[in-house]
Amino acid sequence: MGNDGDYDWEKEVEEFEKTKAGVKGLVDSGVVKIPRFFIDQSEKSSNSVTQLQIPVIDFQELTTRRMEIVDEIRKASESWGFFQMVNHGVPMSVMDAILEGTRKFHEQPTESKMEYYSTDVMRTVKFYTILGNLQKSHAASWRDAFSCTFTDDMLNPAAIPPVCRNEINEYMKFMMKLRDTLSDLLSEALGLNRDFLGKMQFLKSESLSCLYYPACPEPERTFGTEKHADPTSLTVLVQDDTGGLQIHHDNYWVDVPPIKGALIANIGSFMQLISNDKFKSVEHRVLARSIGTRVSSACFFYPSSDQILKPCGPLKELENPPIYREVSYLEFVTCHQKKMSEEDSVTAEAPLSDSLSVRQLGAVSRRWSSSLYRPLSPSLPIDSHDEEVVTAMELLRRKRPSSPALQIE
Ligand SMILES: O=C(O)CCC(=O)C(=O)O
Repeated sequence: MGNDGDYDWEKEVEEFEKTKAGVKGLVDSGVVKIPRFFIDQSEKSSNSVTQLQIPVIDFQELTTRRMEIVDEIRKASESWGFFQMVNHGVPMSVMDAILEGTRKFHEQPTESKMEYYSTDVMRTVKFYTILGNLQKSHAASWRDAFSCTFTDDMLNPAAIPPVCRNEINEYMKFMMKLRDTLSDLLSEALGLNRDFLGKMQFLKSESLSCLYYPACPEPERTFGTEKHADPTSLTVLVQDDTGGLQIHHDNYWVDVPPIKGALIANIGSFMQLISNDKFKSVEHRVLARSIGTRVSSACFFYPSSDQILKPCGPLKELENPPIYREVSYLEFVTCHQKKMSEEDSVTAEAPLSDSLSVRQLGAVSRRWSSSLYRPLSPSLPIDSHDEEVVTAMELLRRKRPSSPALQIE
């Protein structure tokens, strides 16, 4: 397995992993050709446009301008699934500090990062380039990540390395505050009571990914982050001034330009499901570049540990007939998993039951929260003979026109 002429894919991945130095380690060693497992074979679409602009929403005077802001959020979430926020209450110093903390973590000597290096999706605090088993059909992304998972808003601070501990803890305090504001505003934008999403605890856990994209010697052959949509309720991102993030909108790849002081909000696919397609979760990607290092930090919000086992479909409070079937968040996330190991796999053939142990639950949820950078078009292992690649959202639709083998109702 794995030999293509004199090329051994597995060996190359294994050798890379053994260095525990990530993409930055490759660059520091002076590579001029990227390893093949980073090469994206798909046609790089050239239909990028810069004229289109994703909405920028000003949160200034939220109390007096609330209706106007709710309306802007509703429109942006319905048509773009992305918007930038300014005057959102997170101080510039805290945003600068998290980017600096991200940089400090990744730029410390490899020996200091190594103890956190892990492809094990189970670890709550980890440094990685590839998580779990990389699929041959998918290219690795040209970036390193350091991630911390806060289940129900909590993570033991001592688990975070001192080099970026204060920066992460301080940033997360503001992320949770902003989450409360956004949760209220999104509830109102859906026409629900202000406290609806908050009471449901749909955004109560977080995973913070501190991302480092070194310059790439062959940027046209790979991506900083492969295209994907987030299986979250909501993602909030801070990016430096390098650029490279693009979203798929109306068949174009549209740049998300850096705006000093702005944070980016991104509707996740779980929000699309509970909102019955009212709000859209869109694909996005990051281009690799030949010069400059991009740094960003993405905070992924998803339901509380209590909530993730409860079946949940499009909210009954929203009037339209439900497009999606009921699914627990855990099952939903499982639909987004490309591949899971036998021991804690939960598939649509073996739906969740009360007998799922807490250990399994923790394992699967941690596995997900660490696996956000896999492309979102995995085929759920419903029928291993079916080669069709469908998105998780398609699988969960109540009425699917064809492919009876893939129906799960
Ligand atoms: O902007 C970035 O650096 C990547 C973030 C990302 O892919 C995400 O928010 O899911």
